[in-house]
Amino acid sequence: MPAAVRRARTQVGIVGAGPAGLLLSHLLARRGIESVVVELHSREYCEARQRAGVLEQGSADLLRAAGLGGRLDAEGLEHGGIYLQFGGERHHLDFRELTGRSVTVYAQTEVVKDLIAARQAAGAALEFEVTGTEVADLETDHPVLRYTAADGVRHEVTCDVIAGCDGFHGICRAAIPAPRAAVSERDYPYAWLGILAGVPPSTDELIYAHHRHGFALHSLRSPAVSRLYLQVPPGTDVAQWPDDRVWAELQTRLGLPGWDLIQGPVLEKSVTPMRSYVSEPMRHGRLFLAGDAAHIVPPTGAKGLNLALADVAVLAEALGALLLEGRPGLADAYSDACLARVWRSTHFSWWMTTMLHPTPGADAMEARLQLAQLRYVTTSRAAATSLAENYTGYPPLLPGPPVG
Ligand code: FAS
Ligand code: PHB
Repeated sequence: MPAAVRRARTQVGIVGAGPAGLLLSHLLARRGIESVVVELHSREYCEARQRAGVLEQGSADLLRAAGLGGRLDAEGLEHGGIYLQFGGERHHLDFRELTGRSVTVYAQTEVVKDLIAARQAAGAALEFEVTGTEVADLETDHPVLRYTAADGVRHEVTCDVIAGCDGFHGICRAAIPAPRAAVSERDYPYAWLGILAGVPPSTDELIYAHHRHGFALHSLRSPAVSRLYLQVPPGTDVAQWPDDRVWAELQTRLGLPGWDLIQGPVLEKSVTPMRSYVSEPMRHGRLFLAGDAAHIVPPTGAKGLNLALADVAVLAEALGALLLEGRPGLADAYSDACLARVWRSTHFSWWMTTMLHPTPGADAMEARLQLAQLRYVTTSRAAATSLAENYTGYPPLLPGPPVG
């Protein structure tokens, strides 16, 4: 006797409780649109997953407009620039002076905690630890989301729309028939080994360092916690990098005469592959992809999280027009509108990555070209302004103030 299937109905079925899925559910609720969010992992896992650290000004404004600015304003650290380091020199790029904009250091873990807290407080349908997620009937007006809840009950939810916010390894992108999807991708010949360290940052703003041993980044989370990264070969096993080796290499790549890295306990260590990936279009029938489900950028440009939030701001507006007013125009324009920003961010992330990371086995010419580019960016106002414009983010895609 097959187990009973519990059937329900909602307006938007959302796969994934990362930043994209959670913010979409929140923005839809503010428009009076109901949704259900299903998530593979536990709440604790999603809140603890170490990922992004930097919010563009537009992302911070979006979260504030959505009523999520409390902890962000209390704990977020506004940064007016970054340092670029190469050839034993450290140069500051002053974003405020160049563009009038800044960024906020506020970790993705905190954004996710704020979003989950807001959704739980609103009594949202947010199901963690589901299995067997499926989407179907995407080319009809009533697509179906199926999943098995943590209690073992199988659910089938008939929706008006399904949002694939399930990241790079999710199931939704694969639900788009292959001939309809065009994929552009590039894997980089290196990865990032990241550590979270219980030490005060050794710098006031982020340091991006080009070094003959490889790239290094000094980021941070708070006055007491630092976040640092090292370029390593793809597929590196963290077991090959005991803490003392990590600190020694970070010191080699970031240290300058008279400047030493504060070292201390490593709280978390992981390796992240580096890839550029764009799947187009970001819509198929009543399935809309947002965030990493549609695109991946190397983290050098601090764009991944910000792109996910930007997609969702557009999607919430589009679904409001479609589901509340019967106006399909914004939904029809969703993919092209998002892809314009996606490709700008993809190019910038590729540019920052290839400028700062020595390619293993490259000839001497590559290093000279990278150093020439770094010298140009740190001595030309026009070049520095271009980096600052891209790093601090692009004007909102929608006319008017950030949608909330
Ligand atoms: P996410 O991947 O965050 O969320 C997708 C969610 O869907 C996950 O919780 C997953 O469990 C769930 N899911 C997947 N399949 C499912 C299924 N079948 N059923 C139900 N749920 C399912 N960006 C930066 O800007 N800076 C960084 O330093 C940086 N570091 C990163 C490090 C790592 C290891 C990774 C993977 C990414 C990093 N990123 C970084 C990018 C990252 O921040 C993403 O851009 C951001 O998480 C995108 O958010 P979402 O699109 O919501 O996808
Ligand atoms: C981070 O703080 O995790 C971080 C910051 C900037 C980046 C990448 C990661 O470009």
